[in-house]
Amino acid sequence: MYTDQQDAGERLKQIAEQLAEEVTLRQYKRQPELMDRFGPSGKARTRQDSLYHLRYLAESVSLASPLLFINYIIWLKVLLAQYKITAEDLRVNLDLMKEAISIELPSPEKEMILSYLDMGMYHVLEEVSLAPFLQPEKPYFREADQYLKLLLDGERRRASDLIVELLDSGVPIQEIYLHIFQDSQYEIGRLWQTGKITVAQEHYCTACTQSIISQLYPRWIRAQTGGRRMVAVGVGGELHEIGLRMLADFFEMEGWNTYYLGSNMPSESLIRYLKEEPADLLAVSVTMTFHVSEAQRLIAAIRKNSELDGLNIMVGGMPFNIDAELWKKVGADGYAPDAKRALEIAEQLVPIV
Ligand code: B12
Repeated sequence: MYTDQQDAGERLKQIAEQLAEEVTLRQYKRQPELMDRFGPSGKARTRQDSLYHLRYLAESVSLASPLLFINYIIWLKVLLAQYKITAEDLRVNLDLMKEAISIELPSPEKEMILSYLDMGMYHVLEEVSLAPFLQPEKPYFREADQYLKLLLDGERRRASDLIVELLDSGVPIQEIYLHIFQDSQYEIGRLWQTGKITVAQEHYCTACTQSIISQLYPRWIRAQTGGRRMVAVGVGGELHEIGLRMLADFFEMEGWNTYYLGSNMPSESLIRYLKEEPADLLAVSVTMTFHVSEAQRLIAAIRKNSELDGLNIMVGGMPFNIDAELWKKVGADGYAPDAKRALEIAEQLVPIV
């Protein structure tokens, strides 16, 4: 059922392009020096960025989660700094967004949206510094640090050798997944966000880790046992797949039969599949905040099918890690911040009979 919040968020999504255009025109009027600072392509960039801000704002309103927008603003400030866009530029942009929303949207929707926008704006002038994900006190810090350095130096084979040596020395594969692969991926994200590595380096490191994960399969994969069934999907156009892949692998390692379907799966096809091949658990992964309401819609569509009443649904991924209450709002049965905790929760939801 739709709530007022969802209606307001959806309305904002519908007029986001028009608002982004208005905000851009007004910002260039208010700050004519932007033309000198960013050249002719700057305007298109401002329009694109404004649209992005509006999509996050709309999702945050729709899901009644101010944290999603606040977290986005804090993330954005760090990202924009490397493009020489100042906190003041961002403040002006959001201020103009307030004006445009006030004009274009009726009450009470606009008041609801503006209160979320204000909560985000409160953090615009705050000092933010992002601590590295790889910290000396964390398990396997030295190994994770070494692994990441090898990848950043383009030493794919030596990185792979390092992982094989660790496995041979008895380090559990789950620890390698969480403390080396996952933490180094998070650190790669931070390095990209702060302008310390290029997009190409990020792509290279990610591709290497994916290929190393694949190389390790023969070391642990066993014949299917006829145990509990878990289906893993990403929502909509979600391109982040390593988290879901890791999750499925953790379940498989514990004797579940897992079916990794990736993203871009139409809801109807997924529902048909779940009816034909009944599963005990559906794992839905979301990384980009603007995909959360797709997860919500998917879960609502599944819940309408009485044949799927016994299906447990878990969600996870970045937005759910930002707002610990979000999983309940999308109608899931459970959530976990990582693959290890996910297994523990799944054991409670689907105990072995
Ligand atoms: C690699 C990467 C990409 C790759 C993904 C490739 C691939 N094949 O997966 C590519 C290049 C495609 C990409 C694209 C983009 N990315 Co990206 N990406 C990353 C990066 C660096 C690593 C992701 C990753 O592998 N994480 C490791 C896994 C293991 O962690 P995880 O996903 O959190 O999963 C664990 C838990 O969350 C949990 N979990 C996950 N799913 C589920 C499901 C269930 C049911 C449960 C219980 C648990 C669970 O368990 C998992 C295992 O422990 C992250 C940084 C980060 N902090 O994650 C940025 C990051 C997510 N990307 C980001 C951005 C901005 C983008 C782009 C918009 C960039 C752009 N301008 O195009 C696009 C958006 C694409 C899209 N539409 O989806 C930002 C998002 C910021 C934000 N506030 O929204 C991040 C955080 C980078 C940053 N620090 O700025 N990205």
